[in-house]
Amino acid sequence: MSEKMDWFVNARFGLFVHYGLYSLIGRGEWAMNRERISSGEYRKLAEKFTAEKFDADAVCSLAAENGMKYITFTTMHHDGFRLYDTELSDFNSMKSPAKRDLVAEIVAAARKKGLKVALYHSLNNWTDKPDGADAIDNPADYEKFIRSTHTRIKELVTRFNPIDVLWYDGWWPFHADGWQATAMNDMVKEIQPHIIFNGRNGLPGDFSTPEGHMSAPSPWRPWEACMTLNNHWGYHHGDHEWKSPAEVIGLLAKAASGKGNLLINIGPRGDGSIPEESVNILNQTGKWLKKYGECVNDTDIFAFDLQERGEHRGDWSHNGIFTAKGNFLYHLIRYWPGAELILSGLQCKVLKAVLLGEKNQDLPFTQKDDKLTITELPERAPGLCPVIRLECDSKPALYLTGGMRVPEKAHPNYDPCSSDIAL
Ligand code: JFZ
Repeated sequence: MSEKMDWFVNARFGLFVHYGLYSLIGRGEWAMNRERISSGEYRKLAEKFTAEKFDADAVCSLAAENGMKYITFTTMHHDGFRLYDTELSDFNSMKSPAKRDLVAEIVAAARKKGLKVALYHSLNNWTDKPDGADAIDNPADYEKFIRSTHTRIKELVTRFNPIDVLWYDGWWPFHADGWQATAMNDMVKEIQPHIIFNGRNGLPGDFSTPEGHMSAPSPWRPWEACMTLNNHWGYHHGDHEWKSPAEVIGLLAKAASGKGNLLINIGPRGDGSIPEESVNILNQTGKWLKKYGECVNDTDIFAFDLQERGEHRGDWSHNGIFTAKGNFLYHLIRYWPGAELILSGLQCKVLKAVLLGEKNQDLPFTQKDDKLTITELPERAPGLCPVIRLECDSKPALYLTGGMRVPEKAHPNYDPCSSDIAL
């Protein structure tokens, strides 16, 4: 793996920010398309774009102070509104009442906080003409469309240099050939040799982006799962279905057990303020990370979930999930069992059990074959998702498939129903 990927592989946790004119509508970032708002009408929103409560320092502090290592910011979403100064279009934040280059502000604030920066940029958009639909229907439009897309990307990576990741999106309606994606990446690399590409311009890019599941690609390569905190990327005023801090911690642990990154999203309101629920969830997750960071940072691959396929084991547990590092097995206890915790299926000898916290606490335990019994735990969970570190005599392994004992002979992994799980 090339050296430019080192920081990314160890980053683990990042903040995705979806902000744009759609935030003023408050029905998600696809409102223009889904409601077929004409370009003329949509452009009028720019006259109301003041971003008065958009505070790049506050956004970057929210990330940095809660254990995140990078920020991914929407420079231009599918609506075509640029959040940066550009020579190539008037449809941008400098020409709105905000008169601000928000991308420049985010890049500067991120650097101050020691965060890496990823720029999200949509290839196609719904405002510039010719657009992707014109490009499909008409060869002359195709040439113009591709030329203007490449030019736009060139300007972006020239203005913001150096940045760390170029996060393409909006690849409809073409694949790599149609986008002339190899030439596109080569052009970017010439300007910024250390840049990391995602895979959404049709090429595989430098990391995988699993959708709808959180497991490492097999064979492993760097990966990032992006997730919403409710069910929308851009601000939706009717979406109150927030994930709990425990769920976010669970996602982070899943990323850690697959040696990947979790990129979690906030969608600021039209005025740039961040919904309090998001701030609250991230602060709680951050507080947890300060206490238990060692169980998600620099971890090794450790598969434990039923849905893992291929070479993976079908492992699971009733009290919580696992991560691993060297000879340490970390048990993240999402559902506290009471004063006694029993873990079976252990394929290694436990030398020490430690309840992590401000003061680590050695726990009494016994182990008989694959069954570990930890006693003298507090009756109630000491806070959100406590973590027990099991120090083992070898690289930890768990056998949690369906039988009451581990059979002598190898057998297929337990698989609930292959049709339930997308390959
Ligand atoms: C895209 C955007 O359309 C969306 O608005 C948001 O910005 C998100 C982060 O990215 O949405 C996607 C992209 C890819 C898939 C699904 C939604 N996919 O590969 O299944």
